Amino acid sequence: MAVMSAVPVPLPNINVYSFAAGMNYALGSSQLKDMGDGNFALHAGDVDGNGVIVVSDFNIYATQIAQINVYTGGDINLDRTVTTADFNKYQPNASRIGIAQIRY
Ligand SMILES: [Ca+2]
Ligand SMILES: [Ca+2]
Repeated sequence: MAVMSAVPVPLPNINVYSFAAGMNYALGSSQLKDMGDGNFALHAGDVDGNGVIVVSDFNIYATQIAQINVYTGGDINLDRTVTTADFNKYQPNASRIGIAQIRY
């Protein structure tokens, strides 16, 4: 799912802005997932990129299942295959709604 930084980042930025460094790097605590190892990550599963993770994202995944050697929206874990591993990334985030700034 898309994310918005907590502060404006002027472009071009010389230093990398890493959301992995902490929950406070994103605008609001709902945008990142605490990985439990000191890192934070984006929520996986917004296949169509509209800022919400809902059944329409699953439906795209379902039409692409078993495709190999491709990068498609249904390849949620970005390993170039669409398998149940991708569903397993989607499922815990189903029904997640992004902040208003990233939804359309
Ligand atoms: Ca979506
Ligand atoms: Ca995959």
